[in-house]
Amino acid sequence: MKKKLNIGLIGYGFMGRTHSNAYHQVKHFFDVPYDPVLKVVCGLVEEEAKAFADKWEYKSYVTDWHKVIEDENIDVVEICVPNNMHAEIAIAAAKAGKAICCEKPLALNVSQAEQMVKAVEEAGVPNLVSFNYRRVPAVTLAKMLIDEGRLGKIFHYRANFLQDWTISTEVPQGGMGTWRLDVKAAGSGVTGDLLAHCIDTAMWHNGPITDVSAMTETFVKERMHTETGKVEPVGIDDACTFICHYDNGSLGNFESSRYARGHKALYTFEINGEKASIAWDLHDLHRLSYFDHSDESIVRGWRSVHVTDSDMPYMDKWWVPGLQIGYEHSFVHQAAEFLQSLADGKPASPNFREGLATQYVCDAVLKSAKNKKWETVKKA
Ligand code: SOE
Repeated sequence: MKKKLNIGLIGYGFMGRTHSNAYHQVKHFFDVPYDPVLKVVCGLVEEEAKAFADKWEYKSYVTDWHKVIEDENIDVVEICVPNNMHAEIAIAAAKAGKAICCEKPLALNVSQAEQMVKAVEEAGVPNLVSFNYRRVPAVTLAKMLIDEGRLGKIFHYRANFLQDWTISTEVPQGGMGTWRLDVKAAGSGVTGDLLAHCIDTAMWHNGPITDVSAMTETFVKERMHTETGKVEPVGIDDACTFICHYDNGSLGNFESSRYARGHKALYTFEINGEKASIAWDLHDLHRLSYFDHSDESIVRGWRSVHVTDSDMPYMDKWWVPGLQIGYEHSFVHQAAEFLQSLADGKPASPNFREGLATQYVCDAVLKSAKNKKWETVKKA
């Protein structure tokens, strides 16, 4: 019998579901060292917390997150609430000796992120930031190919994350689902919500970002606030574009917008190296495009690799070659990696310090856009 690991989930929105699903699935598909038990879910509205607990088979529910932290039976705290609540909960969880998995971006701002890193490092508790796209098999495969040196020297790493769900001026700010539009809850707009994913993956693939030059725009300047019922100024960035240098000498350009009509979640990246290039698209997440200049010229071209064979990252745990997996599996892989790291006593990745590195890039991007000049990125 495997040792039971009690999970306390704080927040029952979209992310609460992805994390709950991951802990349900992981032990069936991966040979994980623990048996995760969905012990308690915490949410503000009692009936909703209860309904979530019933649906996802949590043993209990509470409406005050302190109860999750104070419960000595809880081993792991999953933080799936708006960004402005991450720091307080994570710091309390660290002091209580819990392992922590926190949704991205790590915090509302750099100062909170620094305090969170200090808290987990002083307490010596395992910590993970949920940058789930690293765990899409094709994205992990890209990391393997780069680390094997197949691309040679890298010249360019570009990424986009495009959506279109906030174009209507009727979309409110604040509250469940639309807290991402409220600067007090989110900290920033597309920079922290979407580009943070691209930045985390880019630095994982291609190393640290040195400096940035950015522009941001807020297209809809005022929106109804669901909590106050009043029309209030919008403080988030609706769109952001930045260019950067990486420490390895390569160049980057990044774009994110929630005003790209026709795109729901078009996260793409392309990496160009001396010997080969790689491209990936979230809408076709099980494929990796690969161009190898050493191919014989008469058959040289972009290959579309269907990442489903059993020698591809994570794929031996799923179905048979040719049968693909999807978005939710990235969270299952993340849970598998996290549980293994707990058993091995090794740091999980990306940990809070890596989350802070991404927060420093986001912070430099927002400063650069405001000051209209290049900003150097602080090292975590
Ligand atoms: C925003 O719409 C969002 O849900 C992000 O918050 C997620 O991190 C991203 O993966 C998909 O889009």
